[in-house]
Amino acid sequence: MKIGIVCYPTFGGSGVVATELGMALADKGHEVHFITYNQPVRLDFFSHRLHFHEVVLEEYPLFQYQPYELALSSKMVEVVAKYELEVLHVHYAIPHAYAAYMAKKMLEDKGIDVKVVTTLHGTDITLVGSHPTYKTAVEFSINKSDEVTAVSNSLKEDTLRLFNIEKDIKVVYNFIDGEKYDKAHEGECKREALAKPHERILTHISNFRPVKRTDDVIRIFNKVQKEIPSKLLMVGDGPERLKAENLAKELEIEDKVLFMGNSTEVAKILCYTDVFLLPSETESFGLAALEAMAASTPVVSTDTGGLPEVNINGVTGFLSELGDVDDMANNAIFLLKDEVVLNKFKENAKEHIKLFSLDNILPAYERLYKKCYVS
Ligand code: GMT
Repeated sequence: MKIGIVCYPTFGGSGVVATELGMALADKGHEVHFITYNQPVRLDFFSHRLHFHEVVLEEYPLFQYQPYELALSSKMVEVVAKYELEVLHVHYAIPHAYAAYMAKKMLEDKGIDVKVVTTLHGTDITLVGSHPTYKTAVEFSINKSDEVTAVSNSLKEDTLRLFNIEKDIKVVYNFIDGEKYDKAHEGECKREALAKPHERILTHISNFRPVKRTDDVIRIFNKVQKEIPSKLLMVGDGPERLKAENLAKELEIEDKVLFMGNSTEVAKILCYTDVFLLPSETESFGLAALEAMAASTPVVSTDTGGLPEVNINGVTGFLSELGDVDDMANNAIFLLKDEVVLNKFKENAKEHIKLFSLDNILPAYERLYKKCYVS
């Protein structure tokens, strides 16, 4: 099929999932067109079936805010008409689902029919979308999509609770290419560059927004390092980073905490890791946790949102109540102090990700694209 993919081209989970999906679809023979304001960070042009169309914004002094939706929907119309796209798959409802609906209507005027599939990723529903500022438009554009998916049962329930939804929402989990993580383990795992042989490595990866509770990460690690010689890798960047750095200094553990900034080498970083920490206030899914498990890393997380659908308590890691730093620290210590226990959880994590393999998830999206044309 000919598919347009619209996403945020950044390090966030929704952009990563959209990019990996587009690359996998192209690999399977579909023609894929990314329509975004920048080349997606994980986009790897290995296939001639992959195209990228930049949405360019015209600056004009009158605008206090640039009208991105207008530029995006105009670009969608242009690309759909020129390349005869059959489906626009938009990731993250705001403003992509709204812009796609406008593009669909403009194309109808030209006698062109394109179907819109909207994938809800999390904060577009739970934090931003349900805010009164956006709610009306988000609800409208979800209801006007030809098909709607959510990345977990938890997100589907949140959407039905927060909005008046008439469409059926299908749950299609995020996915992972396990092999990429196996390769990192085999060849390029230079653990000794970061920690001494007797030290354990804990990792946190996020966009350092308040919802990730990066201070809790530091506090959990502070307790762990008192019992287990260890290092903490803090990967990513965002508004809470400075606060987390200051807390590490205040707790006098700054020499044990490495702030690494944004990285496109997540697989290589995770292959060093013994335990992954994700104490988020909420996560619709927790792609970072799935990536950690793909690298055979158990996850110590909160039990919020979709995390219990990804991280199985007592099997792939542990779940704790939001803010229960002591419990999360104790769970990490339990995993790290016994090699046999740690290895068992590592094996379990690697086994569990099979549920989220590309082979399982890709056909679900392909079926959905086809279904748009029969329903
Ligand atoms: O985690 C973020 O703040 C980024 C956000 C995004 O849209 O990129 O992530 C959301 O979508 C990811 C991919 O589906 C999910 O794995 C994350 O759990 C979800 N984040 C939240 O719900 C906070």
